[in-house]
Amino acid sequence: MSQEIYQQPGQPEILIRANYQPSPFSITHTELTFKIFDTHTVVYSKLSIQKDDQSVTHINLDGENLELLEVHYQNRKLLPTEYLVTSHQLIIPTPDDLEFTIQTQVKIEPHKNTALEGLYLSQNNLVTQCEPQGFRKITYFLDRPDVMSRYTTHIIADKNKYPFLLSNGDLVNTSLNGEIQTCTWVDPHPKPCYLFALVAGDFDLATRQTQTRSNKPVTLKAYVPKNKGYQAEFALKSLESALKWDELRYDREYDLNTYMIVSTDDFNAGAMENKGLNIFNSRLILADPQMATDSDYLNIESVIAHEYFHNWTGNRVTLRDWFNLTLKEGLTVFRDQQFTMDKHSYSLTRIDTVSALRLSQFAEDAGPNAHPIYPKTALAVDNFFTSTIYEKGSEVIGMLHTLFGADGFKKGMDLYFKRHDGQAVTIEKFAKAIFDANSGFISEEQKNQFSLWYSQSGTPTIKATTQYDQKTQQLLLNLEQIIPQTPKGDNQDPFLIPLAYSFIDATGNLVTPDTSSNPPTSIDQKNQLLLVTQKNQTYFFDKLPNPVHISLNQGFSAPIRLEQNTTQKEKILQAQFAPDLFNRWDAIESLYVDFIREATQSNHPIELSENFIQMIDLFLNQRPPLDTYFLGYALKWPSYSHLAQTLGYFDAPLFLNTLTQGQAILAQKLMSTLYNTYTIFHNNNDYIFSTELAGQRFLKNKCLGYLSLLPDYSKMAWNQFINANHMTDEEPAFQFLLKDQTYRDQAIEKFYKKWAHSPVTLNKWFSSISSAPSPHTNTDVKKLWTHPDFIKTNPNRVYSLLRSWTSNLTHFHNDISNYDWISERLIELDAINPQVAARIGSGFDFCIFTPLENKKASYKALSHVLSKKISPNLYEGLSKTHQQLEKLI
Ligand code: B3K
Ligand code: ZN
Repeated sequence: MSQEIYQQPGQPEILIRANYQPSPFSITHTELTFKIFDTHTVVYSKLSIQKDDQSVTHINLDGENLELLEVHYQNRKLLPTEYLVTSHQLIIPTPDDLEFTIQTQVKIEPHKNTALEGLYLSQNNLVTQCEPQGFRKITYFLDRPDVMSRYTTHIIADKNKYPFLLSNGDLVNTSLNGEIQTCTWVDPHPKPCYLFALVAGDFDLATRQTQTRSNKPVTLKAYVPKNKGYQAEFALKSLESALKWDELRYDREYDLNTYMIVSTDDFNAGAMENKGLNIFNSRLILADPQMATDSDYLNIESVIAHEYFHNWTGNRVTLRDWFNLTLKEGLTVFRDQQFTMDKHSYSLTRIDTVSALRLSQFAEDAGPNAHPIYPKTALAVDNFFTSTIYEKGSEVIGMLHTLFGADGFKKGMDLYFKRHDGQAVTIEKFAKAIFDANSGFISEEQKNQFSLWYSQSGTPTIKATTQYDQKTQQLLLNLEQIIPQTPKGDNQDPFLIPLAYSFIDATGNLVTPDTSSNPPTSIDQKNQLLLVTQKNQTYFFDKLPNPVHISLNQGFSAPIRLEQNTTQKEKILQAQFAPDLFNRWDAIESLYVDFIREATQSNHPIELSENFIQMIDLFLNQRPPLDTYFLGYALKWPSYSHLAQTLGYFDAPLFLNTLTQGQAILAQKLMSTLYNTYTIFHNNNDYIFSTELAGQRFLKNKCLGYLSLLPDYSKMAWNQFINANHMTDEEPAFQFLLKDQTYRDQAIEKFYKKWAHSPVTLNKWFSSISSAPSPHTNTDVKKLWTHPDFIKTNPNRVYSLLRSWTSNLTHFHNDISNYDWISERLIELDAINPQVAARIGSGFDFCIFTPLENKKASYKALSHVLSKKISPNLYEGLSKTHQQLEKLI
């Protein structure tokens, strides 16, 4: 993925962005016919092709795992000697014709397709996943996003087995011949083949009627497993909200008569934005209070919205090539976060986003698989779908939003849509539209410097030091940029960092400083924003009669690490009085880090300062109550990943003990406050999903987590567990009980018996057990691998067991024999589904932060996997980790 590809003989070919060439052919129309049989499907395709480059003499169509039955060129059947078939292409000479047709007939076997790319069987339904390169497993085609074609799709199947036959666009014809049904779909919008979709199966259908701003009726339809139609209501409501929001915020209307969403249990990713026919992992569509938690509801809402927003950012304006993936993904994540913020709360969205970014994206960017959001090379296109491309990509868009303000950003988006609707474009085109709509705000040089966020990898650190001079009433702020090297060790240049800030005096009041001593171009006085461009930069703030604290990176205005020479007193001041809830939480997180640093470096038991404890106590007791999400996050300890990155070391038992002790101290000291808070917000009312109630449940469950550490309160979690009337009470209580010797076994059995019938909910059982901070976890995981309900071909189940475990850092890395065990599992999984194996394999990335003994053991385990014949997907990530470990051992 990144520039650093360590190619070995016989290993996959490197893909290079700079080698892009426009396609010499366009496919103006694509007519597909799918004949579905029990054991296989026959796909007929008729491509109407235009030759755009007359010097070309052959067309090379992509195709993999296809059994070619027939080829016609200009309606004439070709003899096998007239074309060439390789393992991944069909090559046909195209003499002098500027326009011609190619017809192919291929046989595919969806029921044998365990990689879940192309057409495959899930339960008894057939579904597709074509992004990024699955279409070539369905038929021969120019499988690249810049070839956009209009599609007509006929689907022919037994009506009893497959009553619903769906594809993109509008259903224009249905006919029945005995038991055989034929449905014809026409999609009026040209699209790249990665947005093609087909679904054939039996479902419950839930619908909702809505209309666009210009009064065009749209039918929203959800296809979900039989008898679960009611579980689609929330998804349909969310879809309608997304449709309205995009009209209101971005003036974007929906452009077809129906919008279909389909649920499947077997899916590599979360969901897929196929034009007019989105396919969802069932966990991101089905919701009822019994099985879905508040965070599941929030995820469903935001993923439904995300896929909907792709209709404009991704589908109507699409990608020139896969290197440009962040063009649609970063932008669409940014839009779905704005949507959640508008619908719910700033604190929830921003704190949650940054906390997740620090946990995984920052770790990825500091590890062997660091890559720019606009990569230059890759081995496997599947591996582009990273947290860097998505989440850091969204932060980069967020910085443009900060630089130009909401109106300027909207103007830029309008220009982008106006210029590029119907085109396949690049990141440069996007940036140009945003800059052109906001000309004059930043210089050409600054624009070029901003583009480094696209081309460089790693998270920059800002080291901020302040000096206050009472005599001159001046505060000096020095900012030093520490720019990470690439994983290969190359130096990089300083970034342009928009750093929002505010000043707080010793009594907590906001102070507006005089910034006239600063160079006018480097500071935006209105928005209190510094545009940091140099490696070292000094700012002066005048007319400050008293010392002030500067709260930097307000609202997390740039995706950086901040190291500030701040005292504990200042952090407490910021936690109490910063105008932005994100910065208040940020100060609290940094205090937790300080306590852990102090304890782990000195090897002393952890101590929490009285001032800190008092502050949390006051927060919880404040009336009217503070924002409940903020309070919940104030009780959340930093992730082990964030700690390892910030402290620069990781010791599994030491970190686990230190955090456990710290949590126990807080539980002891705040016992009655935690108990009261829990009691205020805990009830047995019927579940309603709302921002306010979800915030209250978030907070009360955090309180329960602390109380369950105290012997006197251990029964509370059990009571909440057995009396729960919705999953937001049940799942966290179950997780707390997994640490409790008295209740653990009963809880495991009870949860299993209750939910064994529901795949989505049973995944919670697997993931709770493998992510538990319990001495039983490592043994449990290995036992669960052979559990009758553990299905190796089902990505959700595999992620629930193994991804949750590799993310359980204090347990996975606590026993070096785990590396050997999981390496065998990777080899096994890779043969079934390379994408799943690659994701699980990324758990090894964290080994670079672990002690030497772990590094050596993981290096050995990786050598073993790499000595086998494995997929490019798995090879790419593991080989880079292996190389990095080799340097460190
Ligand atoms: N575009 C899809 C991701 C597909 C993943 C392919 N391996 C979902 C999304 O980001 O909206
Ligand atoms: Zn997306």
